Amino acid sequence: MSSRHAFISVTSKAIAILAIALLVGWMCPARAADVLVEAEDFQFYGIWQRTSAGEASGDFQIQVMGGPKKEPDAITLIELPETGTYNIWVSSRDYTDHEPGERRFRILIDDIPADIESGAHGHDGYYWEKVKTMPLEKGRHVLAANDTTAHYGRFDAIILTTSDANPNTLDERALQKWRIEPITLKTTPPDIFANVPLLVPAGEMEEVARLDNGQVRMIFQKYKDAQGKIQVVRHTELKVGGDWR
Ligand SMILES: [Ca+2]
Repeated sequence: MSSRHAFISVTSKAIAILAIALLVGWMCPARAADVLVEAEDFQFYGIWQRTSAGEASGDFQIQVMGGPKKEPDAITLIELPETGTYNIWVSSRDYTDHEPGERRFRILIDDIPADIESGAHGHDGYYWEKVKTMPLEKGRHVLAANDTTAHYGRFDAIILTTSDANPNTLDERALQKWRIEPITLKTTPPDIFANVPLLVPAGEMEEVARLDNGQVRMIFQKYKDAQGKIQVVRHTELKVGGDWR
């Protein structure tokens, strides 16, 4: 075979491979990443409590019961399947005839607060609000719900999606297909973020989990308090000018 014929043969093969790749890409467009996490599936409730709510996604929610304390946050660890720019939606309960907009809370993603508080959407019932759009890497991220008004906030569920879908236009069966279970931190007892006073560690600290996305890192450490009970503390550090602070 002459070199010219060999070149034409190789070129034809390359064009055929490219055509197949384009065809496959056309037939299988990049799928949006859609993740739904029920509030009641959070691993640590902090001051929040799981309550039954028939109209809520998954039939349950978590709720604060009022009072002076706004912490600890509800917190959980999830895994995102893709890197992308995510629209973050939160479902909460608001009322139009009884203290509307008073049951507010704010979601945090890797300790970065959402742009708006949840719980003041103005609808009588559960409603999805887009609270933030942000780039997120594939992998592990921490979700938290911070009570901001200490006034009976009701957190139903959170969606992170790279699509432009509005969850209010989708029925619950479709949304439940997006549901994932949070990652369970195995070395922490389930009541680790219970309503306990802030204690000064009396013993040696042991790191049990670490999340690091290059800009924010969160370190979970456990220790025994003066009563011998295991406690877990979370340290959050931000990278500023190349240094962790
Ligand atoms: Ca729910």
